[in-house]
Amino acid sequence: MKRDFRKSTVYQIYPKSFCDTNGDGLGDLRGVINKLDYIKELGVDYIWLTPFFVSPQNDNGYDVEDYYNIDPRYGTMADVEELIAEADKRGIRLMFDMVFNHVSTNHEWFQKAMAGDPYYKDFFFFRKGKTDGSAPTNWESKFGGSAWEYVEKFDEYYLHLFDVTQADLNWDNENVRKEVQKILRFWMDKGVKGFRFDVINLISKEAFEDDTAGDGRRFYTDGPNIHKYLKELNEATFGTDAEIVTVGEMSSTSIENCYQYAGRDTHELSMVFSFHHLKVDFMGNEKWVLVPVDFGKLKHIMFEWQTKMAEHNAWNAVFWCNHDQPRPVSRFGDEGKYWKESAKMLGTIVHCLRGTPYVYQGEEIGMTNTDFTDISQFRDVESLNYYQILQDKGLSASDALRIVQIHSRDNGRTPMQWDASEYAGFTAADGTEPWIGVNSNHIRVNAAEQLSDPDSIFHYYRKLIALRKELDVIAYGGITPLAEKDPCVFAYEREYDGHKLIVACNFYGKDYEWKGAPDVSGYKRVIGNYSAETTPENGVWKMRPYEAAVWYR
Ligand code: TEU
Ligand code: CA
Repeated sequence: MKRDFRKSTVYQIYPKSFCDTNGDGLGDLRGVINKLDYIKELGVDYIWLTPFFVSPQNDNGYDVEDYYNIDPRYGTMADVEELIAEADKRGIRLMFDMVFNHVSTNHEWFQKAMAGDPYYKDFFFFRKGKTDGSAPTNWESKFGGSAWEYVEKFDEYYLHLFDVTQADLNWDNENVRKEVQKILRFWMDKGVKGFRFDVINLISKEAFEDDTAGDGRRFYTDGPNIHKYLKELNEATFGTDAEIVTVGEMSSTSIENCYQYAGRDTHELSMVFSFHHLKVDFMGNEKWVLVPVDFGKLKHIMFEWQTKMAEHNAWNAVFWCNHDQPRPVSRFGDEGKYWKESAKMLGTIVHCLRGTPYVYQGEEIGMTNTDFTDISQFRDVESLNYYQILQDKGLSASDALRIVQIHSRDNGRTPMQWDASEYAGFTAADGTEPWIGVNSNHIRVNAAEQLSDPDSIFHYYRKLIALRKELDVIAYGGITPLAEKDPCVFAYEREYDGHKLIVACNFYGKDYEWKGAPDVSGYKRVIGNYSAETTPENGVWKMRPYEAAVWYR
């Protein structure tokens, strides 16, 4: 059966933190197999699995050493095959995470390059330094420090936009592109029906110049040959199979480029992740600061992407979080009194938008940010680097820690909270301690509890996912923003084939009178996060804290 990705929902799994079946403290592929019925109950169509290929795990698998084999910590090829087959039995397809901007420096290609083999040296960006011996450009690594690493025996530097153990691949070399195609075909032959491409808009680099106005990103983001390379990849691999769905992770991209990346007829990708709406608590591009969420900006960015992508027949992936982001209920909602209401409200906003929604493991049960109080509890290379960088800039250790607590990617990486037992059921209680600490709130926030409570966040997400399948207006409709200037309300209207949907949310934890609310007489409320229904009267809707309602006609 051909899937319609506009009606589909994707569930993202970070296997290391999902479920550990052999008690070594690390989640594994058998853990994913064991939880397929849980995922099936949520009603999703795809599972996006973050990388589990052979890797030194300096960036938790985004540093791939061998794309054809499974890291033994996660399992075996037989486990992967079983997972694909077992998911298929449940009508769920697998989407694999392909990291092709860079490889681990342990990868054979890089090892051969370092041995001096010119064929493989040209797989990477080795460049001479400036005349004074300093790095070829002033570009900064996304994880802090210079993006160039000096190699004494060549008296050259190699480029690494991420960790020093993640060397950037030279896509201008046709042999690199051929190798990438080979890898994709290998996994397509195994029955993989989806791909997520890591930072794929960074693969085309031409101008190696100092950036006097930024960290270098403008020289390698959405680069000159990017569309050419994506069209070529599409034609040579997944484009031959109409059932395959693809999503590109687009770092600091522009909307104009995304019309191309994810256009209906552009033959590049099915859809894109963009991140501008998740920088509304940054200072410009600077993440390592404490700035409150700018709600006006959030709405503006989300509506802009919604309406303009629609105008250009292009498709968004819609989401609040992933393994690189803090937990949405902590970031945009309320971990305390209105935990449940705010988690449901956030789900409502994303799941009724035009695009394909992504649910990140634990989001469906309202998992929160970590409760870590000491830097030794953090694991992420980026967090550890910036904890140091912030102090080098003069911040006190406690101020640096506070910033890391708020923004760390580890907020999204603590173990999935399955039940109230020790280690939250992630690892058997007699197993080794999990690789990263379990949030102590698992006693209250866990899947077991929510499965048996019909009013839980889990069941609300399940209904949202089902609603997209039921109502064509959600999957196919156009979108019109409402209340654009309102300081508290996030609302929009969808329309398709004579049907209308009105989505209205109070983004804050206080009662609010929305003046200018639409007339919903003749509509039916199809979902909402308060059991007692109220509606706008004479253009005013009295909204309760974090109230969300969706009306359909
Ligand atoms: O992330 C790309 C990326 O640039 C960000 O999400 C990054 O984590 C953030 O900007 C830092 O502040 C992808 C993967 O999702 C991430 O886990 C990997 O670490 C990264 O690529 C490198 O492969
Ligand atoms: Ca394990």
